[in-house]
Order: sequence, then C-alpha cells, then structure tokens
Amino acid sequence: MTNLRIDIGRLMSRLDGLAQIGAIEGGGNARLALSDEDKDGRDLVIAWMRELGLAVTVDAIGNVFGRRKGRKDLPPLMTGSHIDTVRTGGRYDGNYGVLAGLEVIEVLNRAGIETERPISVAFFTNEEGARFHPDMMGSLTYVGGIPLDEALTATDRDGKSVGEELRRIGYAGPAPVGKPDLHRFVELHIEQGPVLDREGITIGAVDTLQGISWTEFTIKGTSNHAGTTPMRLRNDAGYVAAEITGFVRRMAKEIGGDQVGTVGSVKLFPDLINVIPNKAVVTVDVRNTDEAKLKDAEARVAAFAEETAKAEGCSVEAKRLARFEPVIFDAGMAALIERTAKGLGFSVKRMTSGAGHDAQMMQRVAPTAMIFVPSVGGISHNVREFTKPEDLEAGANVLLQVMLELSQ
Ligand code: HGY
Ligand code: MN
Ligand code: MN
Repeated sequence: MTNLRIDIGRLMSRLDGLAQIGAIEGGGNARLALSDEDKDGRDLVIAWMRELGLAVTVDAIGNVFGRRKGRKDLPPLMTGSHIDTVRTGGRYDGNYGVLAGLEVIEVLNRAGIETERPISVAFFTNEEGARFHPDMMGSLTYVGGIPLDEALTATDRDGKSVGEELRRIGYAGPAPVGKPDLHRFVELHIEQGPVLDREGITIGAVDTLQGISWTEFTIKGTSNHAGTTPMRLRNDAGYVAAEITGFVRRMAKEIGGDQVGTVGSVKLFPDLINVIPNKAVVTVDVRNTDEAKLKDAEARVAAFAEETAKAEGCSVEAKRLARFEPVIFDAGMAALIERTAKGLGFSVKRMTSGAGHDAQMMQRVAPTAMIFVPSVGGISHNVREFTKPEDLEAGANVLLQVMLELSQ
C-alpha cells in the first residue's frame, strides 16, 4: 500500500467534461453507441489519453486502448469500461471506470513512477446494447466471443449496421480483434443497484455476475376495425404482447430469489387508436445468478408466448438478442480488491453484479474482478443516477492501489 492518492477534483472535472457531451435534461447523458455523441465522447477521451502520454490504439470493432509503457514489454495490466450510454443514461455508468483509469495514469505520471508492467486504459464499443445487440459487443468481440463479421453486421432499428456506423464516425480501427493481449483486468463501476447504498458500505468486491438473456418476440395477427370486429373474431397482436408483459413479471416474482424479468420495449403496429394491432414486437430481458433457473425462465416465457399467440390466432417468432451465462470472477483478484479496500479503511463486501459489464468478457481470457461503489437509491439507467464524490474518490483510490500492486 502506498500513500499515493487520486485527485478527486481532477476526476470530477473530467467526469463533468465528458457529461457535457450528449447532455440531456436532468444532468444525464444520451450517447448511444456509434452515434455522433459517442464519436464526440470518444474524441474527447482520446485527447485526454494523448495529453497523458498514452499510445492510443483503435481496433476493428472500435475498442480504444490507451497504453502506458512499463519497464518491461509484458502483457499490460488493463482497466477500463465503456463511454456509450443508454438513451436516458446517467453520467457515471461506464464513464467513471474509464476516467478513473486515466486519473490513475495521471497520479503515476506526476509521481514519476515507472511500473514494471505496461498499463492499458480501455473503453469498449457498445457495452450498453441499447442500439445494437448484443450488449458488451466490443469486449465480446475483443476476446473472440463472436466473429468480427457478426458484430459488424448487427443493425439498429433503422437498419444501419455497426460496420457502416463505425466507418461513418471514423472508428473502424486497424488493430485486430480476437487476440487479447493483457495480464489481468480490473473494472471500476457504480453498482447501479441498491445493495451498497442500503447497507451503508463503500466498496463492493465483485466476485460474480449474473446470467443475462435477451429475446425479441414478433407477434403477427390481423389488423381490423376496433369498432366493428366482435371480440371472438379478433387476432389481436397487442393483446398477446400485453399478456407476455404481465407473465414475465408474475413469473419473476414467483421464481423469486435473484430472478428478474423486464419487458423494456413494446412496439405495436399500426399503432392507431381505432385499429386492432396486427403486429407487436416485445423485448424480454430475464436474468439470474443460477444458470439452470435462467434456462427455466427462458423456456417458460417462450412456451407462454407460443400458447397465448396460438389461442389468439396469431403467430409468434422469437429472436435471441443476447445470452451470457453467469460469470465467476478470479478469486485472487476479488480478494485483492477486498484486502485493498480494508487496507484503505473502507467498509467492503463481496457481491454479485446484477448488470452486465465488459469485465465479464475479459474474465474469459485473463484473471478479472470488479470494484463497485454505491449508487444513491440504487438508481441507474436514469438521469438521476448519482454517487457521492467521497465514494467516487474511495473507489478510484482502491483502483489506484490495486493497479500499483498488479503492475509493479
Ligand atoms: O444490460 C446491462 O446490464 C448493461 O447495462 N449493458
Ligand atoms: Mn455500465
Ligand atoms: Mn449500463
């Protein structure tokens, strides 16, 4: 443990600077992956990387790595997260981990410390999955989890592909993907849930992350006149969508424990007050720390959608948008985070992550774990997302010490 500490004023001013890009009412951010706002955010963070003397690399899926040399040319210790946001995002989700990584670099630069191992600060493309699926797309491609082509051909609701959007914003980089080069990975992130805040604990040493399943159901029925069509003669796609929404919630509560279920998007066509919908597109997000229970939840939703559509004389098609099994992070890394937090005098607890993170992909190729700090009221993916400066400072100091220990 060294007596080096981060400068919270510097970190807050970078967080404020990035939050100006894609700023939305209420102090949050909208920087959907590969949008103009995402490009502007990328340009700003890269400018900071260069100011800090980092060598910047962009890979073929647009992941960006800022690398600080070490005494030896070894695989780097890597930290990072994402700077793309959901459309109603806060200013800390992802951004905090990337900018705290840059703050660690600045502390080392100012202290004239040369580490044994190089250090890399990264931000990964499309972690959120709000525009292109799956989420964690950049880190998943980086570790070879999906072929580059599969990522590049993913399209958004307007039919625009990842590949063409990467080229449009100038981030279709030259570095290859699928050949990860790192020693270990540590990600600092806000918890985005209520646990630390409710228990009054400063640091989460994250040792597991729950499984994630995203499915899109397209239901097709018959559009007809809302006034003249008797109820018994309807094939109402909107009704089936509504039943699926209710079922997901009832099922999640009935399974209990860690099970969660969300219908985040329902689109009806033709979306007119006096026309029975002939088409509905519904997204279902179900998650559980237990893979067997998650599989069971997926199967129950699919069966319910099938039988409800059939009973209504509708058809239903399911399309998988994302599927990641629960992850166990590296025990040694989680223990180091816990030990470091205690050494700095912070309260700390082992915990799982309810949200997906780039770290879950990095664990596939290198020992990885995460550091959480509290989210006030457990609010996230919401402009009211907030973490107290003293907790932001605590998390960044844990990151600094962990990175010093792993890079010396
Ligand atoms: O959906 C998630 O958990 C992450 O925010 N992409
Ligand atoms: Mn995030
Ligand atoms: Mn998020």
